[in-house]
Amino acid sequence: MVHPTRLVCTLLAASLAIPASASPKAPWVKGPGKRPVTRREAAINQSRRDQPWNETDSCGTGVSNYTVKAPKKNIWLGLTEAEVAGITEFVHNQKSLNLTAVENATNWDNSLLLVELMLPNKTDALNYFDGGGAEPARHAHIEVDHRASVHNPAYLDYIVGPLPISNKTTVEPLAWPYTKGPGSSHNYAADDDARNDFMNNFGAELADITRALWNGTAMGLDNDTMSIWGIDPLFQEDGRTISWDTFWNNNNDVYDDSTLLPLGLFLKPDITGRDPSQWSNQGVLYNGEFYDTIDDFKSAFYSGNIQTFGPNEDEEWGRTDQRGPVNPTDWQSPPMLIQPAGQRFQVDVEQQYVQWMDFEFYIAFTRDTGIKLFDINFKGQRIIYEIGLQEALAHYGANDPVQSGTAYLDSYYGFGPYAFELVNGYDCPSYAFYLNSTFYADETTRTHLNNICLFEQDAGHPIQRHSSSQYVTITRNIFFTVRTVSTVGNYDYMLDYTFYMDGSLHVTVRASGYIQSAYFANNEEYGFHIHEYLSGSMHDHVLNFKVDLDILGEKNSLQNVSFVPATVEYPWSNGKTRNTMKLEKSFVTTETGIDYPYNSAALFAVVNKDKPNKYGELPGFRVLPSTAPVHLTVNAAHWAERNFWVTKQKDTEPRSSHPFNNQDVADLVVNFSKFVDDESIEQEDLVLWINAGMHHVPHTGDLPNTVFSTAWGSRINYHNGNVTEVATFGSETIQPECTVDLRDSFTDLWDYTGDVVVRKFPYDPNDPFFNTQSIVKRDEDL
Ligand SMILES: *[C@@H]1O[C@H](CO)[C@@H](O)[C@H](O)[C@H]1NC(C)=O
Ligand SMILES: *[C@@H]1O[C@H](CO)[C@@H](O)[C@H](O)[C@H]1NC(C)=O
Ligand SMILES: *[C@@H]1O[C@H](CO)[C@@H](O)[C@H](O)[C@H]1NC(C)=O
Ligand SMILES: *[C@@H]1O[C@H](CO)[C@@H](O)[C@H](O)[C@H]1NC(C)=O
Ligand SMILES: *[C@@H]1O[C@H](CO)[C@@H](O)[C@H](O)[C@H]1NC(C)=O
Ligand SMILES: *[C@@H]1O[C@H](CO)[C@@H](O)[C@H](O)[C@H]1NC(C)=O
Ligand SMILES: *[C@@H]1O[C@H](CO)[C@@H](O)[C@H](O)[C@H]1NC(C)=O
Ligand SMILES: *[C@@H]1O[C@H](CO)[C@@H](O)[C@H](O)[C@H]1NC(C)=O
Ligand SMILES: *[C@@H]1O[C@H](CO)[C@@H](O)[C@H](O)[C@H]1NC(C)=O
Ligand SMILES: *[C@@H]1O[C@H](CO)[C@@H](O)[C@H](O)[C@H]1NC(C)=O
Ligand SMILES: *[C@@H]1O[C@H](CO)[C@@H](O)[C@H](O)[C@H]1NC(C)=O
Ligand SMILES: *[C@@H]1O[C@H](CO)[C@@H](O)[C@H](O)[C@H]1NC(C)=O
Ligand SMILES: [Cu+2]
Repeated sequence: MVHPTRLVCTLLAASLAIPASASPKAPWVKGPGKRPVTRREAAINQSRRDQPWNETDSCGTGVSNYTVKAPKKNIWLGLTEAEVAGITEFVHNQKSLNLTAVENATNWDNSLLLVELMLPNKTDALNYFDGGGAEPARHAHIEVDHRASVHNPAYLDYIVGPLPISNKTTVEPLAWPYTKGPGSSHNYAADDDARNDFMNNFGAELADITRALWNGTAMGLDNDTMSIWGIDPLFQEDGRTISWDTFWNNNNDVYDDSTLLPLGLFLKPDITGRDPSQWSNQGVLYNGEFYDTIDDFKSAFYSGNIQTFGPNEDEEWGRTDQRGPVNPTDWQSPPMLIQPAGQRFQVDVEQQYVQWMDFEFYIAFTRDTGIKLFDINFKGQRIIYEIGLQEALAHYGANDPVQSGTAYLDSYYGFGPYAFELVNGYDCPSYAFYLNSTFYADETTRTHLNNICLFEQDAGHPIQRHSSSQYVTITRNIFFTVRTVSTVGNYDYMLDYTFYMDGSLHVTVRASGYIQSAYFANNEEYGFHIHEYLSGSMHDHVLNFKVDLDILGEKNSLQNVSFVPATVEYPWSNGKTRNTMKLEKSFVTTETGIDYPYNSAALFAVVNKDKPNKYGELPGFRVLPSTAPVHLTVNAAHWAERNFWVTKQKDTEPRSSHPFNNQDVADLVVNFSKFVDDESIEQEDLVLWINAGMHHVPHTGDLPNTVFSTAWGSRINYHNGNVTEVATFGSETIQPECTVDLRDSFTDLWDYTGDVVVRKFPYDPNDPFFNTQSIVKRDEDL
């Protein structure tokens, strides 16, 4: 059946950018020739010795053919297959956990939900990277779905270590990264199967009406044409657990459009406790009228006194195949990106370590939030210790209880399990380099093939140019992207980390896929009318990113440079005042949340006060939004209520959210507000928690899917219409000396593979199989 595990809608391009500060050069570059020798430069020289540059064959070779070795081990990479198998066996042997193998577990057994690397503390990581210390001891983070409990089914976090498993290894409740204490949250999903059956009973009770209104049923039968599901998170009201659920038409073809098919009839189940015989329905809502019981609704319906409306149905309008006439030129091959000199960046595949131009960094991949980058160096200096997604919120507003009660926190569903194989030539250019990534699910490890792509691209406009009467100078704007796409339910997030030659880094989230819509009945204040009985339900998207910048060391400050209007009398202004503006420069002194001010008239930069440049100005990176900044409209999730936050780095505050924060929003495992407690942030190790997002009111253009909406420098001198000199600064090889074989850019869509799965309990490494699931559930009812 179509299980409503995860449903949200879409977000257009929203990004934050961290370009270099006003000083034109990176601060540690004191002048030509003083540039530090980077690991990358040494490696390129080595490669040129090993593999002489072939001047006559620039296409497809270049420096692409050397491999780089990460200078240090990637300590964020994740557990090995053997470690996962060892840990799984070890925790199954712990009597106190009372685990049942996933394949045999029922809703009343404990099972192992997650096994992943416990990311090392920054203190230990820096000691390894910078202090010549030992590699940090390895530990695992596990999550147990504790369901063998009548009153307290819970999700529990433990730490297992040290690794590898030995007689020193222990398993302990994990507390220090969480504001709540030991990681634990009531599990309100423990009885989801029983809930489905319970709702289907109401579907059966209402079958006469669902047939009359929509010619179908939601009764748990194979020939059902509808489903019943609703809010997330559940309401906790006066000690009761309340849901609101509504009827949706199912899609009747492959197209995944059921979130476009609400039917406008709502039920209010009380599902308190684990005994379904104690559950009840508290009311029915139809066309804005609330009925206490199903019988009340039925009598109103049969009295003929209520106005009824038709269904939203799975038809052409909800499907993404080509419709209408093809444009007459569209049969021709479109423009495409090519890479004539081969790949110019280097990847240590084993360590997931990347070098491109002046940047070097490590990649990590987690179940909850997908890709993260660590130890980002620019010109041989660390600029960012860690950058990564923390949480994604989609908060809806509506006059109906289901949309009104929807505020998805997507790290519960996870970005890792849904980061599927990318479509070469479509998601990424056909020459992109791909990495695989592996995550744990249900006592297997699953490998998404080719789900991270890396590529260079031309921005389509130069990064610099100038014309004079004597010359024109111009520099290509080549940038480098690391990309993943996570399809969380109905909804596809494309996440890019993009590096520019000027030292700036952009984070961009785009979204496509199906919106989650509302039934159109008296709700003009909450959306646009986008199909016969459909409202594009208004909602806010807010995605939180952790950015741990280190500018010339860890001790940094947050500078505030504001534009302020001023009326000034100058010695030269003849006794009169002039209306002008000034800069007010200050520092943000304590941990706080910051909104970009009215008219965006302030620049915020993380700087190092102790390392001024020769003009006394402070080197650093500015933080700015590259689309209109957005935060949550509603007071609901503290972290989402400001454009960004600044706090002091602490090993005890590694992440601003927790996957089980969606279970009980009144009792959060990680409550971000507790991070912001007035501590001084002057010349401290700072972390920015930056929100990107959008206010989304879907319109007809969101149907069927929301749409994603080496500097080769040269100079040409000219005189009176004649070119007098061309200088390309050693980049002559950009003149292609070969023909590009476009057959290499052809994408064979038949190559798409899907996920590789390896069973961990019992461990069976020699029998991997292919299995891609669009919903990898936290619970066992796969
Ligand atoms: C790499 O080679 C260039 C050109 O031969 C040289 O100038 C530079 O010093 C070398 N760098 C290193 C780290 O060996
Ligand atoms: C350089 O490339 C040309 C053209 O592909 C090839 O004929 C030649 O053998 C290559 N030379 C070396 C030294 O590899
Ligand atoms: C690249 O390196 C591999 C392995 O060292 C070698 O077999 C191959 O011929 C090289 N390709 C080019 C274009 O030089
Ligand atoms: C599941 O239960 C069956 C029957 O009791 C047993 O044979 C099997 O080993 C169990 N699976 C695991 C992984 O423990
Ligand atoms: C262990 O779990 C089983 C269900 O798998 C349950 O019946 C039993 O009571 C649990 N034992 C303890 C000590 O909690
Ligand atoms: C990481 O830091 C926390 C907080 O200081 C500490 O409790 C924990 O033991 C550290 N973890 C390791 C593996 O050292
Ligand atoms: C722990 O393991 C070590 C090495 O395998 C072994 O020498 C030692 O006897 C073990 N200790 C205990 C208490 O089992
Ligand atoms: C009602 O549904 C049935 C079975 O799905 C179908 O055969 C029939 O044509 C439908 N009737 C109408 C009026 O759409
Ligand atoms: C659906 O299946 C049920 C039970 O098998 C059957 O009674 C009913 O007639 C079917 N409905 C339709 C529309 O085919
Ligand atoms: C990804 O996995 C496939 C299948 O195991 C393997 O052939 C390929 O080399 C892997 N890619 C990388 C970059 O490791
Ligand atoms: C930044 O400075 C301006 C002007 O001095 C001031 O009004 C504003 O409150 C400051 N903002 C923050 C977040 O400190
Ligand atoms: C441009 O150069 C051409 C070829 O050298 C020469 O014939 C012509 O006179 C030049 N034009 C000008 C305006 O100098
Ligand atoms: Cu949206």
